[in-house]
Amino acid sequence: MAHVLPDLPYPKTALEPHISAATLTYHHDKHHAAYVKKLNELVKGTPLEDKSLEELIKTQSPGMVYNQAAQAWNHTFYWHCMKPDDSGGNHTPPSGSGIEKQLLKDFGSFDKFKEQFTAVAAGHFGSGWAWLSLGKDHKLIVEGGHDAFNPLSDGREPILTCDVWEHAYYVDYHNERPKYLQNWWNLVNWGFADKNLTKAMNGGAKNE
Ligand code: MN3
Repeated sequence: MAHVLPDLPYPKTALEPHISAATLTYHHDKHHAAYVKKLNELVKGTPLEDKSLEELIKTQSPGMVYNQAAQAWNHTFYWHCMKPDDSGGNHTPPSGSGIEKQLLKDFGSFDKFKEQFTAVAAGHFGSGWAWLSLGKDHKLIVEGGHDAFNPLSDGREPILTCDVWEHAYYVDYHNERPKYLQNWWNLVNWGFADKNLTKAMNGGAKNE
């Protein structure tokens, strides 16, 4: 079964004014699509043809197959990590939610978590991702990942991610990654992060 490019979970204009329809058009229809297409070409007719993206990420060493599979997975996850900015200015996790409690427990406060995540995302050199992930010890950590890196490779469960490849923000913010990050916080889908945390605590996040 060939891998399929999933539709965006919202219209292309849904993340405006923070992320434009033009960015989503390029990012989803061109970049994300290319990773899926390339992966299908690489695995066709090989023993990897029927492996899921998760299986490929967990079993392949960094290389062409890993990179395309992880980029395909990461982008689908990233789309779900965002939602329209319709919460009336409140961009923190819902009070009393599992994700709020766990962030308080592991970082001391939401602001400290946000500061750490932003620092990792802003300071990441070159292309990559900023991740909030859950370790086997059931502690949340913030980590940067180069290129296509996905925490599943190291046995951690992804909870939230921000794409810091230049193609994620160049159309809207040019070289100003910090400005993209500042606005990205207005789009975070805390319901999705909360769901991922619950699943991770019970044995594993699924990208759906
Ligand atoms: Mn990208």
